[in-house]
Amino acid sequence: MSKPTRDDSQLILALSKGRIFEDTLPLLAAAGIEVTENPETSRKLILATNDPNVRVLIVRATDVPTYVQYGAADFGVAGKDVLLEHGGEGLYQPVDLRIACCRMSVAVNAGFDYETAVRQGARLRVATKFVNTAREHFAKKGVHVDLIKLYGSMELAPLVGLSDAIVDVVSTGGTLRANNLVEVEKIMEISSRLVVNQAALKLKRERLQPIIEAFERASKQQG
Ligand code: PRT
Ligand code: MG
Repeated sequence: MSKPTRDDSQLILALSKGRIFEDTLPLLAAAGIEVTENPETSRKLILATNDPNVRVLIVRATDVPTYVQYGAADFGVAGKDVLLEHGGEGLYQPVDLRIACCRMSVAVNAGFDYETAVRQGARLRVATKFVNTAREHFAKKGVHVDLIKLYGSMELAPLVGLSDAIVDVVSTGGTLRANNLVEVEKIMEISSRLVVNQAALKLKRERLQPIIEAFERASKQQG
């Protein structure tokens, strides 16, 4: 039996469902690409587009860089938060798409005096999905922390005494407020980037370059 060969005319885009998918649709439209299936209603993980040579993989947001790094997808869209945790190895990041914007912040229970705890050199327990970003942030400040890795619902951790603080992404702040938490420090602004597999960029440049340029133009118009 012959080994299946990858067709170089095929382009595979990795996206996560939800805000990144929604915000990427207009950018795809600017490149003449229309996704013809809806990931919210379809159970399919590989979606067709109006271009028979372009298909979309639906993966978890944190898995997008991995699919692109290993070339299972040629390109993808991922948040800076996710890319900082991944490390960006094997990825070319040509465009800040300015979509899915939010900020990475430290939050604590409304009654917790974070400033004083930091000033007094207390050792803080911090729950987060973003351990690399959190480690770097507190190291720069010279604050000693014990990091507790979570995979979601970080907001719960201070409420039940699992941690003193959380590091999470915040957009409206509504989730923090609803859980009686306050944002005490902004670590960085976050937006999503186009990521491209480095080998694909060389081998499929003719196909990828016009899409990259269309994304770049469309994101500048939106921003
Ligand atoms: O949901 P899943 O566990 O699969 O993964 P994910 O949460 O990483 O994916 P997704 O699709 O929710 O987010 C994809 C990307 O969108 C993230 O990597 C961020 O770069 C970006 N983004 C923008 C956000 C938000 N805004 C955001 N608000 N990601 C998550 N949130 C969360 C936030 O942590 C809070 O718990 O949404 C909740 C509501 O936020 P508020 O502040 O509006 O209440
Ligand atoms: Mg989510």
